[in-house]
Amino acid sequence: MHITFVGIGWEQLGVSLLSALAKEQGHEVDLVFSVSLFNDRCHLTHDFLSSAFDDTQSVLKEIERRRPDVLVFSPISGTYRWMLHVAKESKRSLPKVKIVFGGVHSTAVPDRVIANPEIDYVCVGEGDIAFLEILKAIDQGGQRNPIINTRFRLPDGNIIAGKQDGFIQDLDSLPIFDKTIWEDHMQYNETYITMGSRGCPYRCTFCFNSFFANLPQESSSGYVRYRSVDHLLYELKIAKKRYNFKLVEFFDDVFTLNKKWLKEFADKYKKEIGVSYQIFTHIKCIDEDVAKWLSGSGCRSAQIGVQSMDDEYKKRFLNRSETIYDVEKAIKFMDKYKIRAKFDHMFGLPLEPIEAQEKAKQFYDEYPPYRVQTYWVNLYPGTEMLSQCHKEGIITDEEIDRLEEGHNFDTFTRSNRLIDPDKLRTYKAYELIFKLMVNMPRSLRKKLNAQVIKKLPASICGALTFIVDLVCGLAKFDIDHTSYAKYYLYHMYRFVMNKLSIKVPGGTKILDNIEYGFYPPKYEKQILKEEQNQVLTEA
Ligand code: B12
Repeated sequence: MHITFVGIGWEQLGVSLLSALAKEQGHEVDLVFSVSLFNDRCHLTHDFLSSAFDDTQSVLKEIERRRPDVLVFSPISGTYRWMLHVAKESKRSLPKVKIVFGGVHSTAVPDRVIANPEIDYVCVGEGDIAFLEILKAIDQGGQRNPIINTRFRLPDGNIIAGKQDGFIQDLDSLPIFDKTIWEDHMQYNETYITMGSRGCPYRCTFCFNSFFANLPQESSSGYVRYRSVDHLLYELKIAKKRYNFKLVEFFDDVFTLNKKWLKEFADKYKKEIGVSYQIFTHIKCIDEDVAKWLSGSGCRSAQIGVQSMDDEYKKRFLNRSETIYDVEKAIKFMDKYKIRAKFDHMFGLPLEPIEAQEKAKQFYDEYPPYRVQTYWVNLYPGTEMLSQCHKEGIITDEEIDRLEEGHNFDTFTRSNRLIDPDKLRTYKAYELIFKLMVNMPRSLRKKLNAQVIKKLPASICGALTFIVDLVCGLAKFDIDHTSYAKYYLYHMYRFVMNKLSIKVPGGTKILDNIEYGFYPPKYEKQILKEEQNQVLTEA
C-alpha cells in the first residue's frame, strides 16, 4: 500500500519508527510536512507571520496529488487541531483514504479522537505491533476482529476496542529510525536526534508519563526499557556516514538512569562515533561517575527539569522528591566536568507560592547554570496535574473539554488564563531576570530587582526576554540557537522560492547514499530465521 505520514513543525521519532516498520513490510512510505513557520508549536508563535507563512493549503494539495491508501497522524496536544483539520479535508478530497491516528494525544483521549467520523483507526499507547496489524486489516479490506491497542469503527458505526497490552520489551527487535522520509525538511548535517531507551521511572504530574506508564500491561512488562548500546550505535554509524552531523541530541527522558548502560555507551560512543552530544536527564541521576563519563565521551550539555525551587511544593504537587541540595550537588558535578547545565524552569505552576521565584533567583545567583529555559505551564490531557487542578477547582469542565479537543496550547510564549494578572507580571519579570543573570557577572546580577522590572508593561518584558535569550544564545554560538536560526532561515527562503516556483535543494545534504539497513546485521539474521520458521510452521 501507499502510506503517507503527515507531520508538522518538527521531526517525530514515533513516525520515523513506524515508517521503518511499514517499509520492512514492503509498503511504499512517504511524508507530507508542514514546517508551520512562526507557529511551530514549540518556540515561536506570531499571529501575523504565521498566517503569512501558512503552508496548510500546499500540504492538502500535496496529499491530494499523492493519493495515498493510508494517511497517518501522530498528534501531540498542540498539533491535534491542525492534524484533525488536515484529516477531515483529506477525507473530503480522497473519500477512500483510510485515516489512522496515534501518539500521545490520541492515547490521552482516544474516545474523543475516534468520535470523529473521518478517523478510521486510533492507536492507544505504543504502536509498534498495532500499526502493522492496522495496515494488515486495511490491506485485507477491513476486518471485524479487535486489534491490539487500537479502536476502530465498524461500517454500522460501532466502535471496537482491542486489548491494551503494555509496552514492547525487546527494543532491539525493532528497526532503527527511518530518517530518510524527513531528509528534505530537516537539517541532519547539523543535528541528529535519537533515543536509546523508552520510559521513565518518575511520575511528574505535568508529564505524559503520569498516564502513559499506567496503561494496562502484563505484570512482567516493564516501562523503562533500553536498546542495546550496539543497536543504538549501529544507527548512529549509518547516520554519521550519510549526514556527518555536528551534534547528536538524545531525547531519552532520563539518559543517565542506568549507570551500567551509560558506562558501556560512553566507552563505545567515544571510539565509534566521537561527535558532541546533548542529553536530557534528572537531577537525581547525576553523580560524579556520571558527570565524568558524560564529559569524557563528548557530552557538552544536559537539559534538566528543575521546574520549581520550592521543595515542599514540588513534593506535594509535582510528585518530585529532589531538593535544592540535590540540584546544588548536580550542578557542582556538571561544572567540575565542564558539562553545560540547561535548567528547565516552569512559570505558572498551579498553587506554587510566588516566593519560589525569589528562591530560584538566589539559587541561580549562587550557582548559575549555562542557561535557564523557561516554560509556561500547559495542562495536558490525561495528566495527573490536570486532575489535580480539576479537584482543586482551578479548572472547569468546559476548559478541560477545550484542552482535550486540542485548544489553547502554547508552551513558551504565552501564559494562560489561570495565571492571575499581577502574578503574571511578576513571573515575566523573573523570566527576564533568569535569562539575563546567567550571562552577567555576579556583581551586576545582584542589582536585578523583580519589583522594579515588574513595572515594565508585560509585552515589553516579554519582547526583552526573547531578545536577550536570542542574542545571548547566538553570541555563545549555542547550537540550539544557531541550528534553530538556520532551520528558520532555510525554510523562509524555501517558502519564498516555492511561491516563485523555483525549486531549492532539500534541507539535508546526503553524503553517502549507502543502503539504509533498518536492522543491525545480527538482528537481521535472527528475523530471517524467525520468518523462515513461520513459513515452515504455516506449510
Ligand atoms: C523528542 C521530543 C521532542 C522533539 C521532537 C518533536 C516531536 N514532536 O516528537 C522536540 C524537541 C522538537 C520536541 C518539542 C516539543 N515537545 Co516534545 N517530546 C519529545 C519526547 C522526549 C520524545 C518523543 C518521541 O520521539 N518518543 C519516542 C517514540 C518512539 O514514541 P512516540 O512518539 O510516543 O510513538 C510511539 C507511540 O506513541 C505510538 N504512536 C505514535 N504516533 C502514532 C501514530 C500511529 C498511527 C500509531 C498506530 C501509533 C503511534 O507508536 C510509537 C511507537 O511505539 C516526548 C516525551 C517522550 N518520552 O515520548 C516529548 C513530548 C512529545 N513533547 C511534548 C511537548 C509538550 C513538546 C513541546 C510543545 C514543548 C516542549 N516541551 O519542548 C514541543 C512541541 C514540538 C512540536 N511541534 O511537535 C509533550 C507532549 C504532551 C502532549 N500531550 O502534547 C511530550 C509527551 C513530553 C511530556 N513531558 O509530556 N519534543
